[in-house]
Amino acid sequence: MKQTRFDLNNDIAWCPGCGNFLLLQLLKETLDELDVDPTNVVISSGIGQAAKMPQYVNTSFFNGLHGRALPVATAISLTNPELLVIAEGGDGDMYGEGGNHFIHTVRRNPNIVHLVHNNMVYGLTKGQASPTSQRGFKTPLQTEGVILEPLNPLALAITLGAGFVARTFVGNRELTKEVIKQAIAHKGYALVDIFDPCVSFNKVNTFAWYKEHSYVQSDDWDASDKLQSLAKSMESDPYPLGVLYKNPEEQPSLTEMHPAYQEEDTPLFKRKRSVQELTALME
Ligand SMILES: Cc1ncc(C[n+]2csc(CCOP(=O)(O)OP(=O)(O)O)c2C)c(N)n1
Ligand code: SF4
Ligand SMILES: [Mg+2]
Repeated sequence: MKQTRFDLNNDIAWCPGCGNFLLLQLLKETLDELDVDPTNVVISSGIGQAAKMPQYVNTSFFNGLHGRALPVATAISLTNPELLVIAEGGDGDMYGEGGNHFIHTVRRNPNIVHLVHNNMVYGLTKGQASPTSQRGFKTPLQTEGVILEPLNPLALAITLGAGFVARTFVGNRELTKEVIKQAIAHKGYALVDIFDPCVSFNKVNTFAWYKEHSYVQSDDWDASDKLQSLAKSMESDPYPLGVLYKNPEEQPSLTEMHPAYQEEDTPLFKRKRSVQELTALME
């Protein structure tokens, strides 16, 4: 396995063969290839198998409450805009428990990369349906099969105004790295939904299934036409992979719009706090 500056030699609590191992390696290689300084990266996550990932990367991280990676990432990015801030976690964490934060983070457009390991199941809690579980998927809880249509995070993000929306599959190494690089280069919020199999609790959506039920969008795909991208993001089976939407016009990021940065661009964490001002606010 390729060594990177982001390696840590701690024990990893994932099942052998879990897709998370591939994504972990690909993320570390991508950051290494971009020559990012490990001390300049912060990963924010919540709860779940996927959300354990920052504990295995040689960067700063914040591992908080279920579904709360995005507001924490937003605050980190606002406090120190010089950092590369990544919010990462699973489909349940980000689209279920954190669904409200997903909606409003897209609207706020903070300068963060949002990586979602989409295994279409709650892995950590042993196999219940998640918001992206396919209709008919049987679990110990949904014994007759899931009765709902899965949430479509890509279409949702595009309609909410996200400037960068992509999907990839961990089995496609080159595409995954390329898409993450483009997400990092994008100014503002960037969503990367990543097909990433859970080999223990989803025996339907396996590596072979994802490979068979997806295709890589061709190089001449025009990702700048929002309505066309929305229609593309609604395609399923086969699912398109790649950057499905990229706004050709740069949108102001939350930091650029925020009142705290209108008259001064010193990062908030470097500014002196005035006890008098704080007291006045409290009163
Ligand atoms: C508020 C709250 N609700 C539920 C749980 C239980 N719980 C922990 S992880 C998890 C699901 C994680 O699924 P996902 O985000 O898809 O991650 P995966 O384990 O599949 O990588 C749930 C329901 C919790 N810890 N806190
Ligand atoms: S339960 Fe699933 S998601 Fe969790 S480590 Fe095992 S294979 Fe991976
Ligand atoms: Mg999951």
